[in-house]
Amino acid sequence: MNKKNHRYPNSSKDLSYTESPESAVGIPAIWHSLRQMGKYMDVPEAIKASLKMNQKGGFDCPGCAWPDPDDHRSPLGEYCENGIKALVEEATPAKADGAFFEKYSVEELSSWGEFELGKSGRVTEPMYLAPGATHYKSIAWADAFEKIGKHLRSLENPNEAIFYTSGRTSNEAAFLYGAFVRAYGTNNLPDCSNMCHETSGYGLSETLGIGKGAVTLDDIHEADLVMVIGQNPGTNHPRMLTALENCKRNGGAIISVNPLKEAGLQHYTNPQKPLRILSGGTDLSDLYLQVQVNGDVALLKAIMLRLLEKDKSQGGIIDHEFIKNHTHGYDEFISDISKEDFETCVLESGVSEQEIRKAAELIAEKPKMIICWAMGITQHENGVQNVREIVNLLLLRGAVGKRGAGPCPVRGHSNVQGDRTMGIWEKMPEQFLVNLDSAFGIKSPREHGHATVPAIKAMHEGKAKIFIGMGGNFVSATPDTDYTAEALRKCDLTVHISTKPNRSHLVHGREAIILPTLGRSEIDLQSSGYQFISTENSMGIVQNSKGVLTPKSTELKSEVAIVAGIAKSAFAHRDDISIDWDALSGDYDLIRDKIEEVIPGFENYNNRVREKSGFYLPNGVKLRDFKTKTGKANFTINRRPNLILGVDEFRLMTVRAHDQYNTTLYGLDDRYRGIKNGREIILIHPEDIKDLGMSAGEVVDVVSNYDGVERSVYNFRLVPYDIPRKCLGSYFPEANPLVSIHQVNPETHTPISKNIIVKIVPASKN
Ligand SMILES: Nc1nc2c(c(=O)[nH]1)N[C@H]1C(S)=C(S)[C@@H](COP(=O)(O)OP(=O)(O)OC[C@H]3O[C@@H](n4cnc5c(=O)[nH]c(N)nc54)[C@H](O)[C@@H]3O)O[C@H]1N2
Ligand SMILES: Nc1nc2c(c(=O)[nH]1)N[C@H]1C(S)=C(S)[C@@H](COP(=O)(O)OP(=O)(O)OC[C@H]3O[C@@H](n4cnc5c(=O)[nH]c(N)nc54)[C@H](O)[C@@H]3O)O[C@H]1N2
Ligand code: SF4
Ligand SMILES: [Mo]
Repeated sequence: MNKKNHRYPNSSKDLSYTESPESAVGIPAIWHSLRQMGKYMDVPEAIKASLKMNQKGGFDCPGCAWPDPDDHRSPLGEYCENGIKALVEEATPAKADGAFFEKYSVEELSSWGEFELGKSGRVTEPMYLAPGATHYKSIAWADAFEKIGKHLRSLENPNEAIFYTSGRTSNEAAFLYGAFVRAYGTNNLPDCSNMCHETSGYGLSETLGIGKGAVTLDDIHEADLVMVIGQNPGTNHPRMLTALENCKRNGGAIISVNPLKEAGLQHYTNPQKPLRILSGGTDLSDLYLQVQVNGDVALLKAIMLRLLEKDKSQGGIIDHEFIKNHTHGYDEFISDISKEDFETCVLESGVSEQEIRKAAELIAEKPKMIICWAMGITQHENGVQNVREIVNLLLLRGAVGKRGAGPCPVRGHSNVQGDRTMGIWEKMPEQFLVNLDSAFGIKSPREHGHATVPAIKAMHEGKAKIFIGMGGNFVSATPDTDYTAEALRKCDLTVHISTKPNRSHLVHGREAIILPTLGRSEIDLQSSGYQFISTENSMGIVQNSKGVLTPKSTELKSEVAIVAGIAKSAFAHRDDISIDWDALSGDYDLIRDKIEEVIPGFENYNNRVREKSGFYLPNGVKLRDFKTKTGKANFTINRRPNLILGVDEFRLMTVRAHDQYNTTLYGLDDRYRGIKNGREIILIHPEDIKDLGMSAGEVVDVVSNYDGVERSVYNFRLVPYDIPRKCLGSYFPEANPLVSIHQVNPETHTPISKNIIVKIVPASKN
């Protein structure tokens, strides 16, 4: 048996937990936002920035991808506690400068936790780690670009380089980066989306013909029913609670489907509405279904069986007119689902029959239905099937392409959707490549590149030798931490374009470079003057974003300028490429002109993006124009996943705490779940603790076993919690070493971060 033993710096010595509080936001959130600003920002800067965040003409919150209202924006601040934390993280006056890296060796920094690394501040100058060196040293920008260019020029095959993107990157930077990488000769453009909503994109493209959602904020306000499944908006998309509250006030109902009773979905006090704070807030969920981890297909099938039965007896439930005119595959779908046994579906969902019947009643009464989802649906081996089953339910109700209805995959990073629209994908369609070639006079390769997991494997096998990360924290965000670390260490060069130090700077190739970049809140001055960038939110609205704060160092370059610098150096000896990188990076309007040339929907981009609320991209699904192979919306047949566990096995999902942004830790608490001062935890049903013969709070090791490799993490604490039997919760990224690199959704290579089969064993002494 091959063993991988992972030891992260452990943060949980002083961990404590209480029964989780039931409500979200309200006064405590206002207090936590203010405290965070006071603690980590200069006060005048904090005020200036917070008045501009998410306001028309200001900058887009660097947190999640939730949209801003089209019209009225609250003068009390159009942001949430976690938006403030994202801003504070970026706008901190603390600096990880040359002196910092001179003081601390890579080895010493490696013993720090992710929290301490981030709190060391902004990287303020380019840093270089020479082969065999113990410390990063300052390097001039020109020399850094030259080193990267030299490495890129020396590769035998462009496919030996990997160009990763994290979803905070602007449209302009992402587009230019994609053009550079394809001019260089590869489609190796993996991104964080591969680990995130890739299964949504895949499932929606197959069934509805567009890899995005099809609802607006107004649709949510107008819906009769919103189902929130596999998502924790109170922490990860806090202003979504305001939209849900509006929906309820307009008479809508909310069903939440989650193994955890997430605080925000139960009770919500809107911080932007003082009267509602005084009145104690709103109870959001009308019905809570405590599904077991990965029990969603079974649950959706049980609900659909009930709806079909009801339609047979009383009619009016299934939208036969819509199905006849706009869909394909209904008969096959019906013949398949008719073979399902209702009781088995109920049993596998983990929800009681009575509650499933209640859910079906509610759905049957409410024609305008929206389903919102996030990682609890997508990060499964059967992630695509989960998404397609959601679409089946919407199609049965005709709840697609009409007001107040439709699919709503709630996107994560603030511009992850825009990056994909801009061409960050290892397999962009032919028409995009044709247009790109003609706009830049290049010949893009047609061979598909690597998504994230195949990229890691390519590095591990020595087939890729250079890794460049446009943002992100690759080693901590990806699965199988030790395998990924080995892969990165085999590279000749690892480069990170970053705002803050993170673990990926410490797990490096033979040489390593950190290129420090401007954050979204900072003023971006180029040769033609003050620049703005643009982003696309979760609802397909493209808007401008203009930083207002003085950059933390005069040495910082914008992401666009960094792409241009690398490209100029990589192509120094190529006279077949005649792209004027200086002109493009000197004036982002010129990049937007190119975007307009290449991507449909961006007509008149430079004018429309200057409109204060931005503009909607075209979305055929809203008009019932389905660009699928059949020209219709497709019903699909999806299998229930095998949920049988062996003796002593549990199903573990990795989730986000309230005090983190992916691998960035704002703090060590998870207020809404009652956990304080530590992150190495396992949420577990109290009866399961008893069955293990263990006690609450006990320190344990967790072991997974896949493909003949035993993977362990150490010294996690058992926290008794209201979670289904045999299901566990733990935090990302601390539990990532347990996820096998080989266990992915087969269609998209998305790691199975929500379905890790593990055993809990007494803590080892070593
Ligand atoms: N503050 C903050 N905001 C963020 C982020 C952050 O880290 N911090 N990250 C951003 C990013 S990149 C993303 S992708 C989003 C992520 O947003 P979410 O998807 O909300 O994030 P997770 O914490 O992964 O939560 C998944 C939820 O699904 C539930 N769940 C897990 N497994 C299952 C299952 O099998 N079935 C069902 N029905 N539910 C399940 C979990 O209990 C949890 O409530 O948030 C974005 N916004
Ligand atoms: N087990 C498990 N693993 C997961 C997940 C999970 O739920 N469970 N979730 C997955 C998901 S949904 C995602 S999206 C990925 C996230 O993966 P990534 O996007 O790779 O990770 P982040 O933690 O968001 O990246 C944080 C780093 O980005 C840099 N940064 C911040 N702002 C900027 C900026 O404006 N520009 C640039 N250039 N750099 C910046 C900082 O240096 C910071 O350290 O993780 C995935 N991994
Ligand atoms: S909901 Fe998301 S985008 Fe809006 S302020 Fe909060 S973190 Fe920022
Ligand atoms: Mo994500």
